[in-house]
Amino acid sequence: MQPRQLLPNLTFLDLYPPTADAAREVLSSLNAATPHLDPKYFYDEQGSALFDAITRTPEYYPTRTETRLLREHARAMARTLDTELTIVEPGAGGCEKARILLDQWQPRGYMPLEISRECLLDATRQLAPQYPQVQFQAVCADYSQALTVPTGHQELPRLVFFPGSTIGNFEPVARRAFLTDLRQLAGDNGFLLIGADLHKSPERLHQAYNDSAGHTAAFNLNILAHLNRRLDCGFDLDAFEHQAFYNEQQQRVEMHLQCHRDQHVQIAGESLILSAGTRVHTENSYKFSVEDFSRELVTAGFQPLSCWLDDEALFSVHLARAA
Ligand code: AVI
Repeated sequence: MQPRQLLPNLTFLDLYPPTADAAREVLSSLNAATPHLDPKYFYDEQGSALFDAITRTPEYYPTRTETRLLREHARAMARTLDTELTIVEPGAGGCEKARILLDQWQPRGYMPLEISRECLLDATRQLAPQYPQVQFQAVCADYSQALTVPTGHQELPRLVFFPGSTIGNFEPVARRAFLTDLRQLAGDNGFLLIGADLHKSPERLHQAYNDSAGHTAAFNLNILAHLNRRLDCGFDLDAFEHQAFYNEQQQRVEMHLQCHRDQHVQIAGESLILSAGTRVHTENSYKFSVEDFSRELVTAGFQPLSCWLDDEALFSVHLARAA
């Protein structure tokens, strides 16, 4: 698959996962002992827009806090890095946070990887003309499976940018493996800039995942709407209810969809019955301490350089180099 040249400084490579693979994956996760869905299925055009709405609610502190940290400390980060770079951002969404780095660092290249094609194309078509000195390489991909795509700027050190505490959406074993993949992606002279959400009161967390405007509930339900649009499954959205709560023992916020009526759905050519009372687990969002997270970075082959927190210690941004 060859990249397409969309603008003088923008190429686009489409590695979107085939529909048949998605259907088989969805069928097997709904048939599992604990029915679940991979949170990557939240993100189609609608899901990205709903996530955007969540980030603007008063209750959801992570995005606003991390953005402030990046704005305040981008110059200090650039001084620590002290080199020309290519930024690689798995799960870039609408590339909003990268804009801060593009403004303050003037990198040579920027490669966003994003599963939502529309979101990626809209964002990069808008950004590329504003930063003509930056080479944009947009890649539409499930980044959990496409971390080895060539950057085309291999002579320059790469900084892997993974903000938003999306790392908290991985299970501990998968998280370890993914951080090691990020180390591989960064290369031996590369860096990692990553956001990690911190432990805090269960009440604060509960509010953040149960916002009063109902955007988180709509985002959670959109996972089924997305699967209906993409795979024609036939989920009845009215039969499901959003649930989010803090699991103290596991130190994570869990999101589920509780099914209130029997459901007959069609996936990958098979019929599946979800009976009333079934709970579909859609997301975990683990929270960290700075010390534990720094240790995980070391285990994955990074050397932590700096860590920035806000005044309330809600959120942390870590800069590390390949060890
Ligand atoms: C993308 N991710 C870090 C968000 C989180 O907080 O775990 C997704 C989200 N789920 C509900 N609200 C936001």
